[in-house]
Amino acid sequence: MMSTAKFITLEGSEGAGKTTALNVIKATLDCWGVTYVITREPGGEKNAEAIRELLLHSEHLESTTELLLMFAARNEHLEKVIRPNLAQDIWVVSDRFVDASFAYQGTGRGIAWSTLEYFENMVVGDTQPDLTLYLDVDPEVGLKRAADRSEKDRIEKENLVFFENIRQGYLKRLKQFPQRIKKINANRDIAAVTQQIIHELEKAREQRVL
Ligand code: Z5A
Repeated sequence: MMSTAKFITLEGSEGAGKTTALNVIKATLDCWGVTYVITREPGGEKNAEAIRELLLHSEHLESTTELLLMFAARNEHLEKVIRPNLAQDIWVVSDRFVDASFAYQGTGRGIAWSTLEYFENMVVGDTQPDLTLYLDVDPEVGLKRAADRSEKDRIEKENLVFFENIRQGYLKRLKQFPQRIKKINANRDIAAVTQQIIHELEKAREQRVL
């Protein structure tokens, strides 16, 4: 029998509130009685986690190196975690996936969209998410929230303009894939954000997207 497991991804820039959103997704899937794994990018698998370490804590990385490492980690993650779980009818929820590469390496670092599409075709193929929740936050609001947290990694140390570009990248992806990507207004308080996430999940369930 064909697997009916679904693939959900969560996206957003710095301080968007992905941790809270992930807990809302988990609670909703528990309510639905679904079996799932939670994973993340970059990382989610032994080799990919080693690459994550390089990506987030190297002193400097060339943009092309960053791009290649993101997709190398993604390939390990897809082959060893995402596809095997989906094939066993286990849902997969990933904290970030390929849209992040378009936003961070694409509009963030200035790598051509067509280059990203080339790697997307090669590595992701048709293993695209069924639903992506994109937490859209004003970069100033997000950076203010994130400032109160622990020490910043290499990417988090970037400036406001970088995070504004990232937002534009996500909005461009949203325009390209309005059926798959749903924008959550993450500028509001946690209760309002939570309510919209639950609404999008339930709507997707009703429409048999999930
Ligand atoms: N990256 C990339 O460049 N290319 C790629 O292809 C991929 C990733 C896949 C690691 O990601 C880095 O890799 C990331 C993008 C890049 N770099 N950056 N920036 P990560 O996901 O591991 O790291 P992160 O972006 O720093 O995410 P995070 O810390 O896990 O989540 P967050 O959304 O930034 O923040 P949060 O911890 O959920 O919330 C921040 C604070 O705000 C916290 O204290 C909350 O309690 C508070 N909060 C949350 N929501 C609200 C609301 N609504 N109101 C008020 N306060 C709130």
